[in-house]
Amino acid sequence: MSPNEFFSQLWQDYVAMAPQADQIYKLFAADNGTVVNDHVAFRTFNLAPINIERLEKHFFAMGYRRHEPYRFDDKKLDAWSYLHEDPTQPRIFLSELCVNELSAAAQEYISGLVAQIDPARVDDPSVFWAGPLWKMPSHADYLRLLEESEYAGWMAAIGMRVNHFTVSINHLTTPTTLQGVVERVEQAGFAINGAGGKLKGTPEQLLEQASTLADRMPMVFADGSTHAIPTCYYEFARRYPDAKGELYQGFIPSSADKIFESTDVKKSLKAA
Ligand code: OOG
Ligand code: NI
Repeated sequence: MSPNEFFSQLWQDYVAMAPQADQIYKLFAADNGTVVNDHVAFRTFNLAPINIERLEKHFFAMGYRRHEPYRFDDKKLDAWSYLHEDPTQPRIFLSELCVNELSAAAQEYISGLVAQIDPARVDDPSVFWAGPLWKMPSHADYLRLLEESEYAGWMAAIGMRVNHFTVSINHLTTPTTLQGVVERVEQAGFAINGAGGKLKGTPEQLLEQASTLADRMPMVFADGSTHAIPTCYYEFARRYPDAKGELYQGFIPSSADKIFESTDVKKSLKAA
């Protein structure tokens, strides 16, 4: 599958889960003509057949290579970033929850979800917009998972799909600053994730970022109950050149740690 086809399929799944992204995209597209993606991000569990090592082969097949590893101790996550040989293609950020670091009860529950996956399903790149590859959890199980790990709860109910797209501020003609972008998004009525401050990172760190709070969409749980839960969010990033004049390509762990919280249940309080 070509990167263009991959990202266009992902975008369709994404805006169905996060209608705000399409609305915000249109705001910037109206003023700029085109909107370029800085990166997209995926989440998974570190259990076969959906661990990073099994999923990343789809990126390699599209022309990506591993760039840098990251570790988030508090959230029990490992991650990799990927760069395409064609620098106009978006970067990819893929994290996985280290299930072995969770409580015995959570480990057992998540292993039960992953055991339902047909490994052959993971061999097709469409796995990245498959949603849950298991039976939906009951609402009680979802809440129990969330208490231990927001990320685990999100994965169990939302499943395999893109977590966010990211507007490249470098490619906008207006606004050109992160502050300006955040003001534009807030004026249009969308909430920005304030964890660690709305504006994350500095020019010295070579990456400035902000993100919306995830949309909420009603989901039907295994017990038959319907609840609006956080789905996906939109991000805005501005990169700076390093001392050699090369645009910074990495991610900033202290900023990323807070960007993950854009899907936290207590933060995305907007009713659906
Ligand atoms: C990824 C959060 C990190 C970034 O740009 O630092 C990130 C996630 O929420 O899955 O996207
Ligand atoms: Ni991101």
